[in-house]
Amino acid sequence: MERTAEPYRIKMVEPIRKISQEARIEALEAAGYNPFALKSEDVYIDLLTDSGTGAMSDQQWSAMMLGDESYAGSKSFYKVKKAVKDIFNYDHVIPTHQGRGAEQVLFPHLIKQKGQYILGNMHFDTTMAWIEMSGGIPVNLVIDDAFDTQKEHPFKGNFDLERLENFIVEKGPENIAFIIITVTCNSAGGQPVSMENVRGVRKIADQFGIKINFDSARFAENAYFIKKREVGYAHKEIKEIVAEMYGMGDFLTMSAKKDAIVNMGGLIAIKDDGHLFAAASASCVPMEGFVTYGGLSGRDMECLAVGLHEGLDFDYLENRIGQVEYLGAELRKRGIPIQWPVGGHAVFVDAGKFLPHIPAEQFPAQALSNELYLQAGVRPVEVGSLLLGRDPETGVQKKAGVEFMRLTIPRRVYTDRHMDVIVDALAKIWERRDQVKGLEFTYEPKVLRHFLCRLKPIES
Ligand code: PM9
Repeated sequence: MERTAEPYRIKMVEPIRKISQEARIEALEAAGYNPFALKSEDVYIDLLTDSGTGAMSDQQWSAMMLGDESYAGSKSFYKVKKAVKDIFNYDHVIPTHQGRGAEQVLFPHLIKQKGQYILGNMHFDTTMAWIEMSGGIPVNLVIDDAFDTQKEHPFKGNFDLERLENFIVEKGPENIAFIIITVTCNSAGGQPVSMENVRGVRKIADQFGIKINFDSARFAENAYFIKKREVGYAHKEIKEIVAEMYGMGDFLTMSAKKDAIVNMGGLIAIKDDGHLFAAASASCVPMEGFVTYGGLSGRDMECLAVGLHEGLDFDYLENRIGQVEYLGAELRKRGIPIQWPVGGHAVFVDAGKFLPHIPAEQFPAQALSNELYLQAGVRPVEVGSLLLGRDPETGVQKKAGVEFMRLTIPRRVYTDRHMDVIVDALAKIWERRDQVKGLEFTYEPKVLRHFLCRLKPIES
């Protein structure tokens, strides 16, 4: 097979360094065994997130100079609005400072009374938090295959349509606030949702008069998977696929820090509901700022308008997702259990299978993340029971479907040589995996505890 390379040249670099193992031991202890508390300069390869960590292009950096910093009516806002109309065909646009800004502005207008359900394939953690803080109850209805990391399935982000319909019938459509389709489905392993599944969700939603929101952080990566894996889409442009997908939605919330390749930004877009737009606009002003900037500078909006289009480029997506696949395939060759097939933005290591001697309540994926930092200065993130937290009613620790350690790959930042370093480090830990210890809390915040908690290894 003919080998291909990155469809760009690297024009500017940021030096990184690996501090000594003694220094890493000290840094991790000082961080309370929570990689979120590490200083980034003590990290060699940072795989905490693909959010706001991408490298912007020359086009984006130069667009920045065009930024119109007007408080109201900025021309930069109208460029974002035009890009949204062009790509998603939604009429109403509100910029926000990031994805959770969009959620906090929009969701309270969609949840009519406390205790309504918000049905998703699998809600992201901040999304879940905003649903709960807006009085709603988040429900995950992803297919069971999403939790079988070894099972081959092209669209593990799909809704279980039968469960979706049954849930609505059982609870009554009046008790469902709206549906969220997260593309790609981050919490299930960056797994895509098929067009057929979106169609199925739309059909059920129409049957009961329920609206659909797309959680759109990785909309272009999802479209790439549809092109590659779904019958009938191989010859379609990514942009056409996105248009078809979003034609079936009513509104979108977006963290633009992912597929739109900006370091800061988010969006609300509403297809044609002027009333909802008016209500969300009224909330935006006190929360995020005036409706034509929503917490962003004109410079940010210029980069966003360019990035929304750049993220759709097929060669870029093929290379970016190809790098994630490369990392996954190399780990698999060494027997390391990962979510398979790999998702769009990250390789999700099945830490429950990697460290079967550590129970969920001792957070195996967090323990493995810490070990990888100690081994090679690589910082992953836990997406398992630590992130999931406790049942708000009973206080009982919830158990994740899979204890994932996420190796999140920033866009256009690292080379395949960096991937090789990660592979070698994890392979070394794999050989001595029975020596890795579980963790317990020394400090546990109530909400979104994984960001700020402190832990210590359990000495046996
Ligand atoms: N996702 C991620 O790393 C960043 C925060 S956690 C380190 O995966 C979805 C599907 C997301 C997401 C953030 C948000 C919130 C909403 N939906 O971070 O507020 O993956 O821009 O977006 C992170 P913001």
